[in-house]
Amino acid sequence: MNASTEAFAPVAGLLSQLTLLRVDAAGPVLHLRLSRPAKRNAINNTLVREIQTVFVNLPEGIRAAVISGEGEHFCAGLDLSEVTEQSVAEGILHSRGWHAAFDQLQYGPVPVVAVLHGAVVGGGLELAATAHLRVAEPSTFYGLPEGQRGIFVGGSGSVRIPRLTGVARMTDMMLTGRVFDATEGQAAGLSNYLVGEGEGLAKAFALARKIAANAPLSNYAVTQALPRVAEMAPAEGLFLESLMSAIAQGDEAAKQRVRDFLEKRAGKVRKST
Ligand code: 1HE
Repeated sequence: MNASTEAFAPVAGLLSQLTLLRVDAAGPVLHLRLSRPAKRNAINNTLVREIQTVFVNLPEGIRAAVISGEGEHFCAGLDLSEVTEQSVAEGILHSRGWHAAFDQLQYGPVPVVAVLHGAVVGGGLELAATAHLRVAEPSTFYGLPEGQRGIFVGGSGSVRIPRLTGVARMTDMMLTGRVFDATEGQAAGLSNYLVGEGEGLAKAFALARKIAANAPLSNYAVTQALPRVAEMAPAEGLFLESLMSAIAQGDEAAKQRVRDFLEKRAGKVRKST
């Protein structure tokens, strides 16, 4: 994956003190990098907590985030060296810690785009599935080796991955160790965009800048209401949709954007090139 060509600079304050995440910003876009390449960005307890810390402490003015992994792989999943000595009770708390951190990412204040390359396996796939959009490079491969390791997903994979791929594909991945390549992953719904090698970050930054230009309340409605409505009975979903839509429309940012279109100051919807 190529280095970013954007003018990103390290953030100051608390987020500059994290040890396994590097956090940079360029205008309204935050870039966080899993920075444990020697261990293929395997997620240990520190890294889980640091991910949570970022989304609890987003710097002022941030409106979208990009998450990527340093080195040859996005993420090798759970740090297996921390599992062997765990009791059952510790295992439950460990999994709940991942849930808290990943919920903070999914239901935090800004949309998140993940850039995938190399291994996106186990907890790495659970993390990717928690982001709001996924951009994959051709080197990406997706696996759920939990079945082979004698464990089960614990980082929200059973909830989030089937919502992308369907239960049947995840069952296959876990029972047989089936690995999907980038093209298969795109067809299975694991990525939203499949780009050329080394193009993932640039694509994600471009998407993040577009997202950041939307009205914040509109983005918030998308990230908060859509996944909840998807879980509701249709009648309740429609009711929540009406409330959310009225709240978003009532915001001055929405009124201004609608006026801009009607008075020919805003762009039309055009076919993508
Ligand atoms: C690790 C881990 C890890 C690498 N925990 N240390 N995840 C897995 O079962 C995936 C296990 N990892 C792999 O299959 C491979 O490492 C990769 C395909 C990701 C990368 O291969 P490669 O050849 O580039 O690297 P490597 O030589 O295998 O690993 C380099 C180092 O990273 C090595 O340590 P070293 O001290 O010997 O240099 C590896 O031990 C270490 N490493 N992956 C700990 N995962 C909340 S529940 C979630 C449940 C799960 O995620 S289960 C799936 C776990």
